[in-house]
Amino acid sequence: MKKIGIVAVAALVVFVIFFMSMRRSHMMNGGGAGAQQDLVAVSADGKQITGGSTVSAELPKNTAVQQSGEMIVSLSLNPYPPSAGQPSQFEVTLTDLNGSPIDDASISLNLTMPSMWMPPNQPDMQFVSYGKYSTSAPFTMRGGWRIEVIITRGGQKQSVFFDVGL
Ligand SMILES: [Cu+2]
Repeated sequence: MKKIGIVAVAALVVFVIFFMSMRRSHMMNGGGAGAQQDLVAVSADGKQITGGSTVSAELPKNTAVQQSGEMIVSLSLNPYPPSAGQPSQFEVTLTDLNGSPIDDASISLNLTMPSMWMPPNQPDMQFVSYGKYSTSAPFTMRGGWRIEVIITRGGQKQSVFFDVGL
């Protein structure tokens, strides 16, 4: 009986060490208070949208893509991962389903945190060239953020959503 007890304690110790090292490596990846979460495309209710057939190419970490109607909407953040309180550069690229740039949209962002009320943070984007739109705005605190990209084109408004945690 004593032997079983020692084995159980040893197993527990191994488990605790393993758990703590997992936690530690997670925090060293920039986690901690707001556990860093990759930039991902989500639906309006925050469910992750996985690549799908149209958007299967491998993307850099700072970029996420999704289809919205007849458009492909790509969002890139620089620097990545973003840091709280520092200006982040947002770049949206709009193309049609054939990959041709869409230059005649007007785009604004709505930066919110799903877990709490935050003061409005809704920058307008400026058209740059070849389907690219850009703006700069800060994530004002650490934690999970939802980026709503509001696209107005030909009198029609549509939104796509991305989540990121910092
Ligand atoms: Cu907040």
